[in-house]
Amino acid sequence: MANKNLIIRNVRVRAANIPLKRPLVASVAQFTHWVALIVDIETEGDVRGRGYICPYLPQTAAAFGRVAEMLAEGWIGRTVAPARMYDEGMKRIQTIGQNGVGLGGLAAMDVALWDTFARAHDMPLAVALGAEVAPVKAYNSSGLWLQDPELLAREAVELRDEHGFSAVKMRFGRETIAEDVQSARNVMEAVPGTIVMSDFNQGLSYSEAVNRLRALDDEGLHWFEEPIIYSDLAGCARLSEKMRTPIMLGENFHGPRDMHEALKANACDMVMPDLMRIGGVTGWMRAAAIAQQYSVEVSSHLMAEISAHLMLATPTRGWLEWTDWLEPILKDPFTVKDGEVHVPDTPGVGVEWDEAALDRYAL
Ligand code: SMN
Ligand code: MG
Repeated sequence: MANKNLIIRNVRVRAANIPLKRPLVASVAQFTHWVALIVDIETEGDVRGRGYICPYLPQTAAAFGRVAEMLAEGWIGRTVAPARMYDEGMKRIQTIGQNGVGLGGLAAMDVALWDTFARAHDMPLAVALGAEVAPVKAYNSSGLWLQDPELLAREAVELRDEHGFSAVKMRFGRETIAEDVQSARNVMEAVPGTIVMSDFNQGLSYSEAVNRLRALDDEGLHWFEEPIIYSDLAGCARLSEKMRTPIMLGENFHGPRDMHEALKANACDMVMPDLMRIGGVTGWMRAAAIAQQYSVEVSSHLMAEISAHLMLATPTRGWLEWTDWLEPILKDPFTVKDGEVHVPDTPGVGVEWDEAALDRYAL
């Protein structure tokens, strides 16, 4: 049965470099702007699919875009079949590696394909994935970087009160352990009763991590994220054994297989895949099925608008990571109320671009 709304006529790929309200200062990198790679699919019918991923570095966004274009060139005139096209795309990127730029470019196409698919069937993405539209519990991750510990208390209150959040995330990796401990206390005291996640951004060696995590283990933090390089699965497993606070990994899993390897190795207690690196919607759903078999909670990493739909379809759903970084290019930013993100009850993901903003921030 031919549905013109599913036949791909044209694909447009572009990038935007969006200024951040609060600059990011992590132990591994600093950002004043946030990059989005935007994919628009035009069909032979009325449907226009939208997708985005966040490829981090403005200098390499074009490389991700080129992979997306290469895949799109082969799919003009084809009927949208996202899961099937993911498998084809994986074969296409085999020679450059089924990870990194290759998988990120495929993820960008995959998200736009799923958006087109859901719109063509007049369903929100979550519904097209077999779930229902509902509010998604989220933590505010838009701040609490490696600032002076004194400034953190005020920012923690701001972040909590922005949309009535019940959870926020702070970053660790200051010069001394004492400064990190003081930072944790400043935040916890400023927002009592609020859940506080923590992230080390892979900044520590194994032995540094043992000392620092021990010093922080009694502070009541909800998780310790990426204390050491994520690919040292044995080291992460030893930390998870030693600490009471759960170890979180996931934003650096490149495809579902990486998640499976980490879970097999007991490297973490919780996972939080990144929509781009896990392989878009298709990669996410396959990863979520693996996490379920290990009874491990799945939270998300960035790209909140799309991830919110995926969380609704994730059997062991944890926390959605919320940031407002994409809002400047969105026509209708999602509603966030009482710490929950409200997925719009409209076809697809529910994002349309503010074209003037995309022009202004074009990369
Ligand atoms: C993070 C680090 C750098 C850029 C964006 C996000 C962080 C997170 O690891 O988990 O939010
Ligand atoms: Mg992180």
